[in-house]
Amino acid sequence: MHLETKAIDEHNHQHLGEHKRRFEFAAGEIVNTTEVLDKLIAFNIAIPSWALGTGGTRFGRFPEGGEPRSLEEKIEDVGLIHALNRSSNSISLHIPWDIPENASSVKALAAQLGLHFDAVNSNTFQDQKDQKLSYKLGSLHHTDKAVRRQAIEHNIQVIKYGVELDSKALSVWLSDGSNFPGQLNFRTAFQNTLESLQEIYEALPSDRKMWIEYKPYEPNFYSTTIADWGQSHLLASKLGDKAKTLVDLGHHLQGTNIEQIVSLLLMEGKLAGFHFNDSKYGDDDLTVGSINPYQLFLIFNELVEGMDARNMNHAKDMGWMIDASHNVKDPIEDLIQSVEAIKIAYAQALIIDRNALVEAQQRNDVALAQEVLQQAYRTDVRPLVAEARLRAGGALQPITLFRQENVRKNLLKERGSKTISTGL
Ligand SMILES: [Mn+2]
Repeated sequence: MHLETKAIDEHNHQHLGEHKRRFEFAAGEIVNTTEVLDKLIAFNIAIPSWALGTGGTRFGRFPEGGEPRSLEEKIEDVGLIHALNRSSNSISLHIPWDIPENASSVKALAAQLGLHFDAVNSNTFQDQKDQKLSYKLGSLHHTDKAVRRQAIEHNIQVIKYGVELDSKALSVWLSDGSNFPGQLNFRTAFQNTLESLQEIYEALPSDRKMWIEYKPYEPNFYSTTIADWGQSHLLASKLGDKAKTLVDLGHHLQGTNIEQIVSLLLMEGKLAGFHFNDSKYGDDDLTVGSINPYQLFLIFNELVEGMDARNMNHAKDMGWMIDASHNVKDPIEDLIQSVEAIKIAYAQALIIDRNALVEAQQRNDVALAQEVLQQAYRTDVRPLVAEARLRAGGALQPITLFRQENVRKNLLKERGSKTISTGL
């Protein structure tokens, strides 16, 4: 399904008066409105191909139907999101859930919708049909060299797909770990992982990156071989400049100060980017900003400050991606909400009075430092985010328009009610 520009224009026309009033009020409160709008317009967040279907849990899956049946339809869905919010101009593929059989036609379809390909993700956490050796006991860390070889070859294949799609990075997340004490020798597991990654790294063209994701537990419940940012950073440092650490917000133990991790990785030039989601208890993969928007804001505070200190381009010099998936919302509405939450947190970080904050920190004026941060956090920047979307050609109220245009109903008609898209 394609959303006509006319529908967006009519929708915007209808809501313009109300929006203008809100925007003028918000802009009056902020000193750097133009700068914030320009940065918001440039800022895009990649959509993962596996989030376009309804997510499942180990207990069941309740798809709403109309899910994309092929890679092409997944690209079309991202195209719809991008048409609505003008902030999701790329898609991240998971191999082998989405194999781009014909790279040039897939690229052409994406380009038509204003999209390109973000990082490609390898998958050695599941066994595929026709796969020779099992990943039941791990992949790149496996005690059996033949299993490691198979997993290395898979990653090299994913790099090749990525090159064909002009994707800039290979993203690696391993479920490798152990369920019981004594099952693994930690040092051997780490060394095997490092050596496997070194071979994959060698296969990376010089202008591509390797992003190494970490996670403390699940699916293994005693140890994970790349469990935290220190272990990921150790691997990335040993590998070289092309390797960096990827932070998935859900991949931390409860109470972890993620913003501090982000700040230090950024300082070291070793922060690859993000997988955004939100969580209450573990790796819940809930909609970004749905549980703890203040934490998201504090992370963006560190990002903006740290990227500016290194003279980085906020929009281009880091990987921004959503990695969320769950089972009770329309996946497209959910993704629109996640993108919106990210842009709100980003806008709030952009309006922090940096000079006042630095001064308060220097003078150890703890109360004032908190005031400065919360002044920004408690400012309603939603009209700015909407204005940026309007200027970029998107809809003032993406979800309202999505519903008015009966997008899901049309997709159901087009694709059927029984379709299940590949993914978890
Ligand atoms: Mn992730």
